[in-house]
Amino acid sequence: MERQSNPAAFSPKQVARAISVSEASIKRWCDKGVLAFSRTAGGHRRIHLPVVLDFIRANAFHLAQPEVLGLPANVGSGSRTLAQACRLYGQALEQGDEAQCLQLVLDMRLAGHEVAVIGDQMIAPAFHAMGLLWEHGKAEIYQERRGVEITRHVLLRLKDTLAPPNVQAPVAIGATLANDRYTLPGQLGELVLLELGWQARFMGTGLPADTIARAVQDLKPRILWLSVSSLEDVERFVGTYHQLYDYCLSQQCAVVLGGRAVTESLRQQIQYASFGDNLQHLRAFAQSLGLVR
Ligand code: B12
Repeated sequence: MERQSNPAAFSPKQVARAISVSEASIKRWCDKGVLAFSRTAGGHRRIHLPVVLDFIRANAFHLAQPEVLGLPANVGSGSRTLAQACRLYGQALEQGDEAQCLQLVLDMRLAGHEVAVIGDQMIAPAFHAMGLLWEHGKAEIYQERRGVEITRHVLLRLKDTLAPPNVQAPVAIGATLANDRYTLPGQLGELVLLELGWQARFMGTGLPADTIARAVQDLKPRILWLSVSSLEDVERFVGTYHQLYDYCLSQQCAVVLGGRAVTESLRQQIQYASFGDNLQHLRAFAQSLGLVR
């Protein structure tokens, strides 16, 4: 299968060490088709990180030596619930502990949670808690900003654990409109759709509607997801949005809307293919189109 980019790949010997089984077993599973692999120019088997992690999850292997796979040393050793992980994530954000944040997210992924669930039930509530602390003068602005930076890095690492999409996979693009600087919901949306096998790309924050329309024309996405966390001028937004929506409709691109600023009253004034309160709703909409794995 043609791939867009190559995630980290490991030899059977490395994978064997990471999960404490024999190299011969790994080679056997490769040859039986249980473990997908590619070959180097010299004919050696190479197994990509997302494949290894899916295999570990599906077969409940213990990740004895995560560092062999380039992961933090303690990943996979905990047995926390999402709620516990959320609380610890919040604490790690306050303390600026990126290693702990990374470990918590990768642990939840290894425990089999979808990215949408990790985003909705761990990362978003941890930030809501931080927002409340800030509101009550118990957290500093620098802690919030640092937390966003940390999470941005963690999500990039999480992306490395997802299989790259097939080049024939449907395309989805995401953005926030002018004056909306909230990055994390958009970044998470990208990972949610990548996990589903879509060629998903978050284009960034604060984009003029015209350039989003241009991206729709150039990239021909089936989905445009818009995250709206901040809305200064509702009337202006509605006008701009209508034009963008009509254009998307003419291009057979479904507009999916979400974010804290999409209020009931705003929704009465606009049209959309789907609205979601959370990332699991975005995931469900993409799945309902039934296009990929
Ligand atoms: C980080 C942050 C910022 C950062 C963001 C930086 C960055 N690079 O992203 C910046 C610096 C921009 C910022 C600025 C401000 N902020 Co602020 N910020 C936050 C904070 C702490 C976290 C936001 C976040 O990223 N959350 C994580 C994401 C993943 O969660 P989420 O946004 O809830 O998204 C979920 C859903 O909405 C949904 N979703 C989102 N998008 C989409 C899209 C689709 C298609 C779908 C289906 C679903 C979906 O799924 C997500 C996951 O469940 C929130 C606290 C909070 N409650 O969230 C305050 C918060 C939103 N900010 C607040 C305030 C007051 C401000 C400022 C006014 C502060 C100031 N005085 O300057 C400015 C305003 C800027 C502006 N124009 O809006 C208040 C808003 C209060 C209110 N009544 O609206 C909050 C709630 C903090 C608080 N408790 O007071 N902020």
